Amino acid sequence: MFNKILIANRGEIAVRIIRACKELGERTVAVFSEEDRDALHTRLADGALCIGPANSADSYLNVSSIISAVEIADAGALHPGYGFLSENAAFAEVCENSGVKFIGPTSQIIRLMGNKVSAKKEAERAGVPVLPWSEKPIEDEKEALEVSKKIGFPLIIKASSGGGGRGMKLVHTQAALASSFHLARREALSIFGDAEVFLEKYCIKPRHIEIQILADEHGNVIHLGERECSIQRRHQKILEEAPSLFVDPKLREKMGDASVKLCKAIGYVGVGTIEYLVDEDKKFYFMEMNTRVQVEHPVTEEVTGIDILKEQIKLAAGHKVLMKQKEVRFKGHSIECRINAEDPNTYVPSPGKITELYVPGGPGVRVDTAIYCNYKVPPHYDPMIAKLIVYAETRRDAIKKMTSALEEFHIEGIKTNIPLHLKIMKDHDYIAGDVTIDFLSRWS
Ligand code: MV4
Repeated sequence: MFNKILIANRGEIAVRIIRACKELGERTVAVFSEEDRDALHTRLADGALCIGPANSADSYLNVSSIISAVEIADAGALHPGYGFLSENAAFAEVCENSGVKFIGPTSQIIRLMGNKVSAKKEAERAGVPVLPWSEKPIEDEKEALEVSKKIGFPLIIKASSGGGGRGMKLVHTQAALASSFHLARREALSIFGDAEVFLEKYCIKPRHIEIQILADEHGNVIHLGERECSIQRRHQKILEEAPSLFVDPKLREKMGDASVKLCKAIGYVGVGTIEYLVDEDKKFYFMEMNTRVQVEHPVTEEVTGIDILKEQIKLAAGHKVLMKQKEVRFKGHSIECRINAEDPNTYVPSPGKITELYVPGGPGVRVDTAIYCNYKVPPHYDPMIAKLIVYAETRRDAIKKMTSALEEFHIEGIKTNIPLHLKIMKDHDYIAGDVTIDFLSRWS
């Protein structure tokens, strides 16, 4: 399809992409930092090019190094994975102008959905439910006060250029509004280089549930159901599952239809995820759209039998979506635990050399990772070193399988959060499916 695909990423997702390319008969070229010379992605690709020193800013985020690598390798396409440059509209635009296919939507769509105000406007225009909000960026205190009278308290101030939870301010009273508004603008400017903020009604004790989408350039869009992602800490997801215990077939259809409608309305092409907040009354509200493949895509693969990475590459090559909505079948239950190199009590990263490694296996056990025995986990990148994914007929069985797989997983030399996952698997609220976004904060 593309002759050769350059993988502009590292770690487990680079390995996952290389495997999908091999199955599709595509040649691969990895890029690596000086720190990643012995990394698994560097070894598994058909070729590999060094793009700079260990720190991401000079390698995996270095646009000119990566474009040079594309030219040297003569790659027809580039897969950005997640993180790094995957949702950088300027980078996607450079790819478009360099004649290399960026595996993802157009730079214009990345920009549209990357801005939270324009994304919400598109959602509203498509008839997708949104929480009451200011309907435009808020420029001054007076405007903030007027809007607050309409939407009420508590409300939340969000950065237009934000996302992933950074630069948000929860406001409980009118007295606190002005100072929170100025603080939010200052923070937005320093984090994102853009002071623009908007106001939104605060949703109390919600669940974070997202819908996976596949869309082709011929106007066909299907959804692959939901993922339950409420268990997170400081906006970092820790554990995800599919399906969500909270989502019944009717809600699944409503959320799926809304997501498909939004993708059709904006002319979205590729794989994507629509994130929702779902309240106790099972009302759902558009939160953001992710225009990349996500860390937690495997749980959807397990319950649908669809290889999302392979489909993503085929969609980028102009292929049609592989099936009709009514042909999508959901079967069984899948859970993913993100295994991080970190202290399980303090969450402080724990890089270093893996001196002993035993990886669990057996039916229904999948480990997406780039670690191996004697590998040195570098301190420069994300602490996630593996994803342990299980599949079973029922959620009860999936929890049992995850428990025994976590007990089998043996990593020496560094600390991991495996003990935290074992604690979650035994938690009565978790077992009952009683999980909202504050689940882990009950423990600290
Ligand atoms: C909210 C919210 C409650 N009400 N918006 C956090 C990530 C960012 N995408 C938006 N976030 C939230 N927006 C309203 N109107 C609560 C959160 C939120 C959250 C959402 C999903 C998963 C975890 C979260 C943790 C804290 C806050």
